[in-house]
Amino acid sequence: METLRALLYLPAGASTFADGIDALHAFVITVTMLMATLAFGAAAWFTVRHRRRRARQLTERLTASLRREIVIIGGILAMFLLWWVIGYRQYLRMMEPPADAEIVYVYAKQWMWTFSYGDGRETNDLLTVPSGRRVKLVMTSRDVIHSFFVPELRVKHDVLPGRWVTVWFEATQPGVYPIWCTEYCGVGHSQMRARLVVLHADDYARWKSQAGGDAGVAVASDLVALGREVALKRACVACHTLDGQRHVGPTFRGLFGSTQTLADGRRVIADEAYLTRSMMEPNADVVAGYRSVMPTYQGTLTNGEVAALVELIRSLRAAPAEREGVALPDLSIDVLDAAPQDPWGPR
Ligand code: HEC
Ligand SMILES: [Cu+2]
Repeated sequence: METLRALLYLPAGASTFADGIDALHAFVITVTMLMATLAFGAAAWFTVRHRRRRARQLTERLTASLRREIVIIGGILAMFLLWWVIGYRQYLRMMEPPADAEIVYVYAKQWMWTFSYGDGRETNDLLTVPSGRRVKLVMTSRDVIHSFFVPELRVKHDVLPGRWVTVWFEATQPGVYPIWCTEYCGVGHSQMRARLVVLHADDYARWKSQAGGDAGVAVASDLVALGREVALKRACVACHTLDGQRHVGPTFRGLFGSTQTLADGRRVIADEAYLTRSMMEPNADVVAGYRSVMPTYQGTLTNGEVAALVELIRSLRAAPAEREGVALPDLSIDVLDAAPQDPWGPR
C-alpha cells in the first residue's frame, strides 16, 4: 500500500477513511492499467498478424463464439459493479455522521474558511480537532460554491450557498495538514487555504479548556445556551416563542425537521439550510398564515450566532425526551407575556 501511495504521489493517510479509499483507488488503477496494457498488446498483435501482405488482399473476417463474448462482457460488467458496490458502501459510511461526533460549523466565503466551535469560539483558516475522535463538519457557503478538501484525510465535499452539508472524519495522526478549496471560486481561489491541526486527545482537552477570553470571544457552555442568549439579545423572542405558542411568527418548538407549508403553497422541510435562509432572506420562504414582517438578519448576525440559533431550534424538537433519554431544560421565556397577543388581528 505504501509503495502504491508513493508511486501515485498520494500523501500519507491521516484518517480512518484513508486505507479503504486508497485500497479501492489502487484496485481500480491496477485493473484499468492491466486492461489497457492487454488491449494495447492485442491491438499490436493483430496489426502484425493480420497485416496486408498482398496488394488486393481482402480483410479477414474474424468471429468470436457467443460464449466468449458473454464471458468478456459479463466479466467487465462484474468488475464495474464490484467497484460500485465497494465505493457505494464507502460513500454511505462517509455520508452518515455518527451521533457522538463533535460538531464544528464551517463557513466558506471568498476567500477564507471560518470555523465555529460548540463553545462559541470562532477561528479563521485554522481548524483544530482531536485525533482518535469523530468530528462532524456542518458546512455552508456565504457566497459561491466552494469545496472543502483535506487530501490527507481523503475528505472532500462541495460547500454550497443556501445549503448545509455535513461530512465527518476521524483523524488518526496528530499533525498539521493543508485544507484546500477545490472549486474555482474567483480570483482569490488559490489563496483560499487553511490549516487543519490535529492534536492528541489530551492536548486537545487542554486547548479546549483555555478560555477564548484573550480573543474577546464569549465562551458559552454550549451552543444551545449561546443560542438562547442570542435569541434574547437579538429580540427573536419578541416574535417567536420557544414553548409551542403561536405568536407574531411561528414557534421554535418542534420546528426543526418539521414540514412547513409556505404562503405560495410549497412545502419545505425545516432543516439547517431552511432555518438559515429564514434568517437571511425571510421573504424568500414566507410561512403560510403569517405576515412577512420579519426583518432580515443578513450581515447583523455573526456566523457563530447563526450556528447557535440553529442549534437552539434543533434542541427544541417536539419530542426530544424519549430519544435523548434526558429531559430538556425548560427554555420558555417570559418576555412574551407583556407583548400583545396578535397585533394583526384574526386572519
Ligand atoms: C418582527 C417580528 C420577528 C422577529 C423580530 C423575528 N422574526 Fe422570525 N419570523 C417572523 C414571522 C412573521 C415569520 C413567518 C413569516 C415568514 O416566514 O417570513 C418568521 C419566520 C421565521 C422562521 C421560519 C419559521 C417556520 O415556521 O418556518 C425562522 C427560522 C425565524 N423566523 C427565525 C428568526 C430568528 C432566529 C430571529 C432572531 C434573529 C427572528 N426570526 C426574528 C417574525 C419575526
Ligand atoms: Cu473557494
